[in-house]
Amino acid sequence: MNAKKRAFSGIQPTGKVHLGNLLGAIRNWVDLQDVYDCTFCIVDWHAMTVDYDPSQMRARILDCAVALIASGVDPNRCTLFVQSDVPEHTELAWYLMTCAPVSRLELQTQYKDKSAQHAENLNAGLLTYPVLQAADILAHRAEVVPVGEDQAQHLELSRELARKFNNRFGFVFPEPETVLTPARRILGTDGKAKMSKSKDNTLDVLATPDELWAKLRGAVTDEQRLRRADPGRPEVCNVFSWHRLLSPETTVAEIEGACRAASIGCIDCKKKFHESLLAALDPIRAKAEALYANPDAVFAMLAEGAAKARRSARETMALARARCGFGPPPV
Ligand code: AQP
Repeated sequence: MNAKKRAFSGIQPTGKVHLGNLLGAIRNWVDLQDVYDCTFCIVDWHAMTVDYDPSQMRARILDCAVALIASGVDPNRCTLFVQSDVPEHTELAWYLMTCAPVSRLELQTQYKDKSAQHAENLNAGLLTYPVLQAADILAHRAEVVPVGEDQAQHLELSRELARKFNNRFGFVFPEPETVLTPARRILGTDGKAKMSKSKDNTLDVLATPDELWAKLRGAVTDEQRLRRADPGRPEVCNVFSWHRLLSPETTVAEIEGACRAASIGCIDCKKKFHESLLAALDPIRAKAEALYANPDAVFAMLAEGAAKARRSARETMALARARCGFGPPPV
């Protein structure tokens, strides 16, 4: 018998995996692999809610899987799979859709943001996205969901849908507990918005040192620090917030003092952060190169993960169907 609690989390293959994903999600996934019975999913159906080029999807899934595995997500210690390989997720999404008030969906912050961002393609999938997300989680009867702060509202809805389904049809789903990651919301290079794959504000995990420097060089700092001689305010500087997450404590203390005293400029501070970034990302990039050399092996790992995930989702759906009055009577 497996005594560990079940954990589930997902990532969209909508673009390159970035520092926000790494610090806000993936590092935590890696740490939790031995604490929980973990299932991690590349949620390609979610990525369909915005326009994309189908001929690129397989490459994006590969990029995502490579970034996850190179960062330490270990398919031997968790279940790692692609959402569209497990059709039970969409079946369950339909059941949950009948429990989800439209007015509740319309209030979701991410829906409001995305519908403004994609006004030319305001599809029903954008509105019902959190219902499919709830199905992803509940199909595996996950008890714990580690996410960044941006997902907390969706998770509340998942809990509500589990409750509603259980009340209406009988118990199937534990209410999943949200576990916020230590790095809850990483801002992008613009210093304002959440670092997001769909925005040009990312530091990509698999970017080369030169590419990272090009992005970092233009990153917004303390906007009131106009000249090098002006004392800086680390507490409002986004680059300093990144230092706090990634640089050694001694570097953080040095940067803080030197910035306030104006003995270093923003470029010096960014050079130091570039060093910390490379120390964290160089080993990941090296592992990624080895994985890219054999993409078939990566897809084989995902296929194995999908077989495991299908077993878990089928078990759940057999129970859910019976509760809803579909199929043969339960034995
Ligand atoms: N900036 C962030 N700070 C902290 N955590 C973050 N996450 C994403 N961005 C940040 C966390 O990463 C996990 C996977 O996210 P996702 O790719 O599935 O969805 P997302 O939140 O929509 O990510 P993006 O990069 O912003 O994608 P797009 O631009 O396509 O919407 C989640 O746990 C999330 O909290």
